Amino acid sequence: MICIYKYHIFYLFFLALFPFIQSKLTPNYYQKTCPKFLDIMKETVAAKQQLTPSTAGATLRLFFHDCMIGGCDASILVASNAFNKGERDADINLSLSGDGFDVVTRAKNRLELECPGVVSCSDIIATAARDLVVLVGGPFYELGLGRKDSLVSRSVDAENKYPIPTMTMDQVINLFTSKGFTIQEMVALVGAHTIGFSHCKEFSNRLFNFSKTAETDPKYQPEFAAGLKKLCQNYQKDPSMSAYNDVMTPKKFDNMYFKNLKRGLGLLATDSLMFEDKRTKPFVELYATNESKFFEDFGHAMRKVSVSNVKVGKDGEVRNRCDAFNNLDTN
Ligand code: HEM
Ligand SMILES: *[C@@H]1O[C@H](CO)[C@@H](O)[C@H](O)[C@H]1NC(C)=O
Ligand SMILES: *[C@@H]1O[C@H](CO)[C@@H](O)[C@H](O)[C@H]1NC(C)=O
Ligand SMILES: CC(=O)N[C@H]1CO[C@H](CO)[C@@H](O)[C@@H]1O
Repeated sequence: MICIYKYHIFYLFFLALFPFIQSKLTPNYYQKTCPKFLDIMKETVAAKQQLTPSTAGATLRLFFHDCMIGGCDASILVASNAFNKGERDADINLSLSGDGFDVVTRAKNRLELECPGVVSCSDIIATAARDLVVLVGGPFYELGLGRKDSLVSRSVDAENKYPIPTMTMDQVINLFTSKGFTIQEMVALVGAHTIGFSHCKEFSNRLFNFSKTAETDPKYQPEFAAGLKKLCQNYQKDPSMSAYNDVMTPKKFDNMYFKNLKRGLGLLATDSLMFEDKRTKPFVELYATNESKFFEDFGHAMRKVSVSNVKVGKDGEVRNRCDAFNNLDTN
């Protein structure tokens, strides 16, 4: 009797789980409900990238940051209001460039006309980042779709979850491995710094008054340091001053970032550490000599990022606008 009772409980439990099993991410999630989804995404990101070449870097970083906090759930897009300070307004978010937000809004507006209420903002960010990587020369990787958008976004959740350039390699490694990434996957992902910009304040400590014995960080190649010093001389007056992450081929997604690290051309302190640290150096060497291997590993790691803690079923919603929850009373 007890045995049958237990069996029933198990059976009900299985049924309760079933909707989630069914709603696992799949590449053709929108095939019936929004067949033009992929075409609209491709067209929208291509037009925006042509208009504003900083879009690719901005969107890739936006996607990474969204996934680092509570999963890839578009929580980073929610604007703060009088009652809630959203993730995107956490201190670090100051530097997230508006072009990533803008490309998502453009895609959402078109998709709402084509198939209202169907495509989630989190699927839009993931797809925009992928399509932009491809557009600037990087690898294609297939994405599962069917993410739901979060019902919460709080700036406190964002604190201490992002890697920052002043971290030690132990701290950076802990951050990535605690999220289930291997050191090799981490090195591949940081290869994203083959495109985009960093503001002077992110590396100015390496340029001015670096230490008691050196004005600039000796890890920098001297002419590179001199150029950066000149570029950043007035950064306190003009905080928008910024440098390319990859000084050699700044707009192309390639393996130049890794080649740069070997020549003292790593911009951020953590970039330089990737080549210094025994745990990461072998992978820097590998990716600097084999771009196909970098592309392959980057694609796999990005797919892994893209499924971090995704929300499906009733754990989330398809937002009507990407910057606001559908029920404005929540939060
Ligand atoms: C050690 C880990 C990492 C650190 C410390 C780090 C830190 C930073 C910082 C400080 C910036 C400059 C932001 C600004 O001034 O606007 C930046 C830019 C960027 N990061 Fe990272 N990052 C890391 C890993 C990653 C990963 C894993 C990705 C993506 C997969 C990524 C993608 C980007 C991109 C694309 C940019 C350029 C943004 C733009 O052009 O607007 N980063 N990163
Ligand atoms: C460098 O540091 C010294 C003291 O540590 C300070 O007097 C000086 O103003 C600093 N220079 C700059 C350019 O910040
Ligand atoms: C580079 O990586 C690719 C992809 O993993 C591999 O097929 C190829 O053999 C590697 N090339 C060299 C020279 O090791
Ligand atoms: C703490 C902090 O500086 N927050 C800023 C985040 O960015 C917005 C603009 O996007 C600023 O208004 C906040 O002051």
